[in-house]
Amino acid sequence: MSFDVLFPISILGTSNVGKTSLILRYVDYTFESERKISFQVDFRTKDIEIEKKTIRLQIWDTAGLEEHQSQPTDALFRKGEAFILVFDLTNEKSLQELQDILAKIDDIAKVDPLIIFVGNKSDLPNQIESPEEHLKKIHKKDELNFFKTSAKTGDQVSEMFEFVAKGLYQIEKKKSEKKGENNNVIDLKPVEIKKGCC
Ligand SMILES: Nc1nc2c(ncn2[C@@H]2O[C@H](COP(=O)(O)OP(=O)(O)O)[C@@H](O)[C@H]2O)c(=O)[nH]1
Ligand SMILES: [Mg+2]
Repeated sequence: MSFDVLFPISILGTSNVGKTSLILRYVDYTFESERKISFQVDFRTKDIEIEKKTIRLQIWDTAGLEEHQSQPTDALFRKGEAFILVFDLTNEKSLQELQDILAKIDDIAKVDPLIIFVGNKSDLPNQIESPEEHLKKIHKKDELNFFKTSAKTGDQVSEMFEFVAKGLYQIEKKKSEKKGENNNVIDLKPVEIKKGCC
């Protein structure tokens, strides 16, 4: 199947927050409560349509790297045009740990990537109070993109991924307009994927 544009997206966050579960909920409509800690996907793709263009989301899992290394590899950071930073709404530490990941994105990612914060496991009780306040402290930008999701029930999962897709699409559209292309017709070229390269 062909597509008009491909957007690589990285999902980051400490282990056990539900990164793999979010991907599988969105792409396969499934959820497993007994997931082995080492379970991972490399990346999964999903096509959606925006303004009659087929957008292919290439969603990269951190593949359990966080269990083996203190930091995910640089390659994962470079791939993303958008970063979904996930924490567990019932685990304050997982929220605090996003600070290091943000610092790393600032260091090596492309200029101003799209950043979306996700508090997952919204179906569970005992949630952190006002995570937004903490996020505003560590992410000193005008806008805060924040979703509360549940990979278990599916709540807000596709809304979140579609928000990312639309955000990237708008950024791409602005870029082509800047290049002086016809404002009404946007010519989005597929990104070449280099196998085995970072
Ligand atoms: N209750 C609940 N459990 C979840 C949710 N998302 C993930 N889990 C569970 O949390 C554990 C870790 O999920 P996983 O996707 O492997 O986390 P990852 O290490 O960040 O990829 C698994 O036991 C999942 O079943 C959720 O939204 N609600
Ligand atoms: Mg995982």
